[in-house]
Amino acid sequence: MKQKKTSLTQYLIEKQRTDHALPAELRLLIEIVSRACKTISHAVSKGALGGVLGSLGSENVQGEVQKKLDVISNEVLLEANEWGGHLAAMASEEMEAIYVIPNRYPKGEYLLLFDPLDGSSNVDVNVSIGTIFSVIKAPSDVAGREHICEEDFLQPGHTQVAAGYAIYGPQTMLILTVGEGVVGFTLDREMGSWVLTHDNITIPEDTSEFAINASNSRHWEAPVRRYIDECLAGTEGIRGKNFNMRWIASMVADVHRLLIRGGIFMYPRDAREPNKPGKLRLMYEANPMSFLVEQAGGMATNGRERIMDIQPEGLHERVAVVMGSRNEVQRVTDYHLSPES
Ligand code: AHM
Ligand code: MG
Repeated sequence: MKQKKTSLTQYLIEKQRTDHALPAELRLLIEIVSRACKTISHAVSKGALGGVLGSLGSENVQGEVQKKLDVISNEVLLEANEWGGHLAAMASEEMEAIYVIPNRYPKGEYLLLFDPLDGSSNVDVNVSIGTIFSVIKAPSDVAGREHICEEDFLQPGHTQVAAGYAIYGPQTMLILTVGEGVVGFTLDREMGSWVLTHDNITIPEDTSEFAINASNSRHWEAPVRRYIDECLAGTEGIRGKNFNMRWIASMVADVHRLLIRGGIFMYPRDAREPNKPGKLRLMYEANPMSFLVEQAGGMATNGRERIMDIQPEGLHERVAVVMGSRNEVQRVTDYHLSPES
């Protein structure tokens, strides 16, 4: 007999019904985000045929050149989510200020954060990119207030109630956690539906694969240099085994690899811009990915502390990232905390 496929909708409704792990409002919100990701996937896959490649000539709040698809993806997510009635406001890597749900629509208790198109420097060269999202609850006093504000978003990552990403690669996939493990869905393009293909994703504790942009090595701090030097020494060094290196330069793709087969991903603090503690953004990239990695049995720190315990001070704050297979992340963190060990 042909095995029955589970759709994202079925998975979410079952979670809502049987485990009571998922409020109905959150389920609908996740469905809307996943629908927006289908639209983005479609735009991405058209490439040059859709006239969507290349840059716009503008810069975002981070001072980075915006690609056409960055802006398209941002608009798709805003438009899809503003009318559903589940959100109070949204925040995006591509927008300086938060987006408060207009008064013409009903408002809800959730806040949505997203990096609409992560790894967009890879768009024009047809390498995997993705959308990262995170859901938190607005503070409980927000209903009695007239305005929601940026401070309402500044919650540590452990308050997230859902997080995930869509990856636009050889297959389009949606990886999701609602705080009870990690699951993956593959987009069935003919049917237009997300089908559960990866139940209970878990990251092996050990790995011999690391991901880091080695062109920055001269700027690294000593603990990172020590860790990578030991990996590179292979069987002749103290690790006694050979390591493999991968760097896609799309966080979604690099993290996806470690969720599927293990590994360690690092974008550490470095000396290029001493005022910035790293390249990646805490709220749009590091927190949602840390939630997924921890839910899959891995670990995520900034080299010193758990990423999801960091109290954010600004919406667009940056952070150093070390995440993936537990034993390797622990080792890198130990090297930072007790350099002599
Ligand atoms: P983006 O959100 O502007 O695309 O930037 C984040 C990306 C990550 O996906 C990736 O890990 C990193 O930047 C790559 O940086 P680099 O070009 O320094 O290797
Ligand atoms: Mg990004």
